[in-house]
Amino acid sequence: LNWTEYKSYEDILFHKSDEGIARIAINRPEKRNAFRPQTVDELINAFNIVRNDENIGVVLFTGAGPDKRGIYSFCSGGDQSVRGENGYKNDEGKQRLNVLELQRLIRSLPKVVIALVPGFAIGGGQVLHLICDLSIAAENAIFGQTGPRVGSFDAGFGSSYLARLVGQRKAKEIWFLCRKYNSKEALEMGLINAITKIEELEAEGVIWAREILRNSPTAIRILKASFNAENDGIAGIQELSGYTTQLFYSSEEAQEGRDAFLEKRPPDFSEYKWTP
Ligand code: 2NE
Repeated sequence: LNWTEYKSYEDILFHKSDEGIARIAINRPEKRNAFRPQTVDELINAFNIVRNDENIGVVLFTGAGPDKRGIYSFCSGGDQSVRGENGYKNDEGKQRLNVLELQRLIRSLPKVVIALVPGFAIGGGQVLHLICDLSIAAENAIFGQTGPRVGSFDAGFGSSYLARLVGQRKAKEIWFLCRKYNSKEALEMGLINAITKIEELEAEGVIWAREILRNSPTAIRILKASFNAENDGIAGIQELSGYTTQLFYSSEEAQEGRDAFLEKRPPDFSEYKWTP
């Protein structure tokens, strides 16, 4: 695929193709692609650009690599070397947990996000992969939580949504024991959609993206919101219902209401039926 750089950053790579696919990669391979606040700020910026680009329908979210030792990673979570007393320190010394904003942004992005997991997806990195709509992993990928071992946890999507995917028993095992799981185990427990050879990972992601892009953008956008709504309570319903408002705005019936207000006359909805 012909990628062109969309925007240049320090910690991430951001490319797009001319067929509606973007690729965002965390680019700190020597740290197993651990994220610091700046990494997350850059990811938020890139995902927001994708959100506003009407030509992009699918994002491949991955980790750059390999490192000098030939090891691949998706992401190993928060960078422990900048962890302070109440968050992760940025260059100004301010402490943040901005990955939570990123999680919400990816979930509510009205496009499909596919995680391509080339290696380690650990801690907050495992949660980032979990948040994506679909996940394809290389044969050598490793998944797991370390939170309780390093004095951390994600009691939001990282546990509740994980339990929705793999069941309460397995989710508790993952968090309480902090074991590592290979791709085959991840597939069996419903954590990922498919496994490929590492050298075919991106090509497989592109195949999935192309299949998605053949389908109706509106149908997929609303389906994604409906999957969220089931899990996200009123916030999820708000997202789903917001899309129905958008659809309604495109109807003559809704436009009659707007026009009547602007023309300072009573609205005339008489030609619109109470459809059974
Ligand atoms: C990922 C894993 C299992 C890989 O093991 P291995 O043996 O292949 O690599 P190694 O030697 O541990 O790591 C290579 C280099 O990357 C750094 C290491 O310190 C090492 O640096 P050097 O010694 O070469 O200088 N590195 C790796 N992960 C890092 C990290 N997260 N932060 C800073 N440096 C890191 C193994 O590396 C591992 O277990 N990593 C730590 C995973 C972890 O505990 N992540 C944080 C969980 S908490 C979290 O992410 C979180 C949350 O729970 C809630 C909210 C937000 C975040």
